[in-house]
Amino acid sequence: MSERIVELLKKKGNFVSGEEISREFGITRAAVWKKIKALRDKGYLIEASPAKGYRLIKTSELSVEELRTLIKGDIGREIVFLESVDSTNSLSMELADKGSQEGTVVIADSQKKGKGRLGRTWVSPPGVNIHMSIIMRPKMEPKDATLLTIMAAVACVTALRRATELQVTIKWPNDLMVSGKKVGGILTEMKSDPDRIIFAVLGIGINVNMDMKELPPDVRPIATSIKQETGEGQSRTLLIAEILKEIEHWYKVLHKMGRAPLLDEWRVLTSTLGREVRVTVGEEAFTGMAEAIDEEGMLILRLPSGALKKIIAGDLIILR
Ligand code: BT5
Repeated sequence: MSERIVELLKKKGNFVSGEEISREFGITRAAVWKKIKALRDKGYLIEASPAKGYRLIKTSELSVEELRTLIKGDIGREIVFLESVDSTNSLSMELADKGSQEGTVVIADSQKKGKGRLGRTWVSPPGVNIHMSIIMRPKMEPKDATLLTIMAAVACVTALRRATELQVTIKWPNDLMVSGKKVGGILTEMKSDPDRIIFAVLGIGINVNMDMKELPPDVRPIATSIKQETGEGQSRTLLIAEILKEIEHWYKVLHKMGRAPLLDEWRVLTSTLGREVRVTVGEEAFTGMAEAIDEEGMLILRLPSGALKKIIAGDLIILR
């Protein structure tokens, strides 16, 4: 119903009395006030005048309606928006399994069971961050799935740099970093046959307007948000639109020109290469120089012995 109240305020473009809203939706004046308050909490700017009623001044900084007007390409042509969901990735995997088309984007204001890699939790409070997943049906072999994470990372960093001028970088394999802290993360999941990806889901979480106190104490020292770094809030709508535009661009490049341009761009945007790092892979840990990424997005580490070690995925800490 909140959305319909917004519609009414938009349509009138001026003050609408509480009485008219209560009549229109068959709710009490007190309930109208409650709904208006909830909308304000979500970021809508609504003026309230005891004499004249309510007037919409600005829509929420996360507005799917506005997002739809900004999307021109195939990625995001279909948008599923939820106030709250367990995980946008889990829902997208279900939707893809039921046949949802490539480019469908699932966005949630908050997640109850936001997922990181390896069963970890992604903290996803309401009203502040980006939680979205994109369904893709790439003609690719499963061994190349890392390219999708690479594509999402390049798209996010490009969009974030453009919107904020922050020096956002990619930390291999899936972290978006600012000033050595994590501002976002990517989780790619897929369903595949041995030789082809049936569908993949690109999950993107970005801390936009979050205050650090919303994070549990153990995550706080390693994390940051756009607002924390710039002192200013950002429109999640505009950021999402920019990210989707960048994904559209890189997905086309990947199709037309192969993986080389994408990998080259990743190399420009990463803060990992040329650094002394420690990578934990399950029970094992490797220390060495992060020398390169290969054609499949694997990290090539130069070990102290001089030998090279290829790593598909792991947790990386930059030592020097
Ligand atoms: C990731 O995992 O970085 C992948 C995060 C992907 C989240 C998106 S949100 C939309 C979509 N739907 C989902 O359910 N997931 C995706 P990983 O590299 O494993 O990092 C997880 C670790 O980051 C946690 O163990 C915490 O230490 C830390 N962390 C958790 N929440 C954070 C947050 N909001 N900001 C920064 N760090 C966080």
